[in-house]
Amino acid sequence: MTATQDSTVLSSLYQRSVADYWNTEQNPVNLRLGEVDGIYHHHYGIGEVDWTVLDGPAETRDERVIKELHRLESAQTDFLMSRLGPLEPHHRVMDAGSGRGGSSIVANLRFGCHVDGVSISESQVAFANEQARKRGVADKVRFHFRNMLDTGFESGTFQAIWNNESTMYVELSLLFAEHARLLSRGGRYVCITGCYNDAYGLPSRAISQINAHYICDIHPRSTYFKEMAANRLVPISVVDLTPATIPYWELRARTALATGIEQPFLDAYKNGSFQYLLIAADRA
Ligand code: GPP
Ligand code: MG
Repeated sequence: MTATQDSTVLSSLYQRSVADYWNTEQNPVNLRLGEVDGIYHHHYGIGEVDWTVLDGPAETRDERVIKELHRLESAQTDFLMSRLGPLEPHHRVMDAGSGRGGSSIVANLRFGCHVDGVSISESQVAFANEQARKRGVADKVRFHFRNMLDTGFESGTFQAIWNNESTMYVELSLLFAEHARLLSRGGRYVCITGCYNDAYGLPSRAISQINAHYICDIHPRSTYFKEMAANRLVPISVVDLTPATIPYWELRARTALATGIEQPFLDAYKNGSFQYLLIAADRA
C-alpha cells in the first residue's frame, strides 16, 4: 500500500510514518502538562526555572514539577504570540502543525481571531477540535486534517501564520511557498524552531539522535533565510532562545517525566551545534 492510496493528505511514506507517530503518541510529559489548565502543547519551554519545586513533600513533587514545566511551555507560546503583530478579532490566522491545539487556542483567547490549525495526524485533529468545543470556541478555532505544504485554503486570506516547532518535518522550500501564497501582503510569519548551526559544521551526533527520536530532519540555520528570501518572506526579527530554553531541559532531565531525549538536547545546545530560534518575517 502506498501513502497516496491511503489518503490525499499524506503525499509520501515519510509523511505516513510521521502521522503514525503522532496518531499513537501519549507521552505523559505532554498529556499531564496539558491537564494543568487544558492547554495541550507540543513544544518546549523558555525562562528561568523555579528550582524550589524540587523541594518540599515527595508525594506532591511530580505535581509541582509538571506545573513548572507547563508554565515554561506556556511562556514559550506567549512569546511567539507577542511576535504575531497586532491581530484583531476579524483576522484569520493559521497554525501549521497544530498538534493537540494549544497554540491555536491561546491565539484565540489572546486576540479573539479566527484560527485554522492543520495537522497530518487525524488523532491530533480530533483531540484539538474537542478542546475547542469544550472551551466554547469551536466557531472560531477549527482544526483540519490537512497537509501544511498543500492546505487547499484560499490564497491571501491569512493575516498571520506560525510554525511552533513543526518546520523540521517538511522541506522549507515547499513550506514557505505555501505560506507566501496564503498570507496577505504585509502579513506576518513566525516560527520557533531548533536548527543546526552552520558555523559548527554538519549536524552533531546529538542532533542525529534528536532526528531519530522524533523522525524529523532538523534544518541548518542558513536554509531558513535562503528559503524565506526566495519566497517573499522578509525577516524582521531573529531571537536566539537557546540560553532561555536550557533551564527547561535541565529541569525536565531531573524528573520522572523525562523521555530520554533530554541529554541530547542539553549536549547539542551546550556544544553550540544546535540553536533554538524565533524567526519573524513579513510577507512582502
Ligand atoms: C516537541 O513536541 C517538538 C517536536 C517533536 C519537534 C522537534 C523539535 C525540535 C526543536 C527539534 P513534543 O512536546 O511532543 O515532544 P516531547 O514529547 O519530547 O515533549
Ligand atoms: Mg512536550
